[in-house]
Amino acid sequence: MGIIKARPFDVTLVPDKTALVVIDMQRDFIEPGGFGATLGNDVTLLQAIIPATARLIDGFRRAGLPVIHTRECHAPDLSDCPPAKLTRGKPSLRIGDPGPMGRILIAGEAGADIVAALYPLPGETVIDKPGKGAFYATPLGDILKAKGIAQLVFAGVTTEVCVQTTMREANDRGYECLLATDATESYFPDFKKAAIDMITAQGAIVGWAATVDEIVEALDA
Ligand code: TIU
Repeated sequence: MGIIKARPFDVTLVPDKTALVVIDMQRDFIEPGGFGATLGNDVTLLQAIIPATARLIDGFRRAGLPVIHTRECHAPDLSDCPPAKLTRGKPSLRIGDPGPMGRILIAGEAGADIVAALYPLPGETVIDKPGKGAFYATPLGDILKAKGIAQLVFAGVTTEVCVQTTMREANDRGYECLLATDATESYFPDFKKAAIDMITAQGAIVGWAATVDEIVEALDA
């Protein structure tokens, strides 16, 4: 695989040690009537990254490298949802309330599922996570260890919440982390830019950033 001209400096993906983690590309964040919308956000902004994210996923599938999908969601009895998360703010619907895509952010409901255009293939790992980070209270760390993964490419939503949290968790666990800048989005464009700046600052303190084209070119090389 080729060298990627990433920010803040070049990075090389190592064959058989690299996986893609697609964070929370769920209807609840991306379609009207879901969790993202209940928080008062304009969800249409997030829909724009679906084609680039699909190209990135296809690149990993072509290279025969693992694609891991995550979903932020909770058990139907909310036993894994901390009271602080349940009661915070003034959303129009709270986690567990019935909405147009089923109960908000509940595992097994239509809204918690991944958007059709990015749907996991049979055999791909899907991690349900109760937190913003994908390592907290999930088997992700054990799964990556079993696969011998050392480098993670990240896509998904939202950049400064679940993506950045997971990248920080991964960085602290020793993984080299690369963010696909046009396959991630925030409800707040300024926050996306700031998150990418924070991740890549101080000599890649959390990790690297590159475009989908740059990453796919390296995967295909
Ligand atoms: N997946 C994820 O980022 N969860 C959030 O709640 N993000 C918000 O930006 N609200």
